[in-house]
Amino acid sequence: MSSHDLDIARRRLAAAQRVTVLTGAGVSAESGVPTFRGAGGLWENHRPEDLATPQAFARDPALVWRWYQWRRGLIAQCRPNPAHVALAGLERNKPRCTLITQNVDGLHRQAGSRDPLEIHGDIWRLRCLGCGRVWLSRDLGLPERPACPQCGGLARPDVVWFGEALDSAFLEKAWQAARLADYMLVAGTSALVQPAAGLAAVAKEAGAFVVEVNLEPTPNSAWVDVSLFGKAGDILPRLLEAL
Ligand code: BJW
Ligand code: ZN
Repeated sequence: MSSHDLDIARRRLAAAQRVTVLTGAGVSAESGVPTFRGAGGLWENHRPEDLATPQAFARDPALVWRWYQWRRGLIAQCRPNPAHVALAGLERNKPRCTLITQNVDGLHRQAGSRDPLEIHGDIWRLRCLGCGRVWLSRDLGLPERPACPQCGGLARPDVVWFGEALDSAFLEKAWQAARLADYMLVAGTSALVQPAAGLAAVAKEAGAFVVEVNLEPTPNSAWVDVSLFGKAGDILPRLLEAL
């Protein structure tokens, strides 16, 4: 990463009024949460369609729950890293800042972000397929077919799987934040999964200055204003320290 690029990204941020941030799994990687794609990613050993689809859950809920329980156990050991902490600080310095995350691990909230838009859900929430009840449980010893305390129906993780619609209120807020942003920061996402992947382009078309932070080039790299290549836990604190 050139210090010139970092400098430009910093100066534009200092001048920005409305800042929108989109984060992905790379932001939690340094906390020890596995990413999905790439070396060591979750999809290296599993096919997404076997685990992260409603069809997979209908076919074999116990298999899907074993995978989620394993991930919940991993995430329970993880703490926010300097990237999460820096983004929580950004929110305090820029009152009109919206944090959108694809992550389901809850680490932004743990770091002090007040109201992140968790557009892919929350791995600590369960949802009943019978009555729709949603509840929080950090239980790491859930049975393989957890039951709803209200109606006894089968519960699923309250996350968004492939082929499922995102919560429309969240999505509307996210589009709005992208459209209104004068500065958009996209960190630690492969920018492959829709509709989240389209948010940065919406911001750009509406006139925002767009900065990406990633270990490697993404489909956005060709058109963003600045790409900062490196670890989110190194770069975000440096980008945000001057505020
Ligand atoms: C670092 C780093 C460090 C590492 N520092 N960087 C064809 C074309 C277009 C769309 C589709 C299509 N076929 C199917 C679709 C739709 C599909 C989709 O987009 N598929 C694509 C893969 C092709 N999308 C959907 O199905 C969505 N729903 C939908 O479209 O609904 C339509 C609808 C409307 C109305 C009614 C019904 C339906 C839903 C998508 C849900 C995604 N769900 C998951 C699982 C969530 C639950 C869980 O966690 O178990 O969300 S999949 C997974 O991918 C997860 C993530 O949030 C998401 C994005 O991943 P992310 O965050 O980008 O992580 P990685 O691993 O991909 O990348 C990490 C990045 O970090 C890398 O770039 C690294 O380099 C970098 N990095 N360490 C900085 N230290
Ligand atoms: Zn129920």
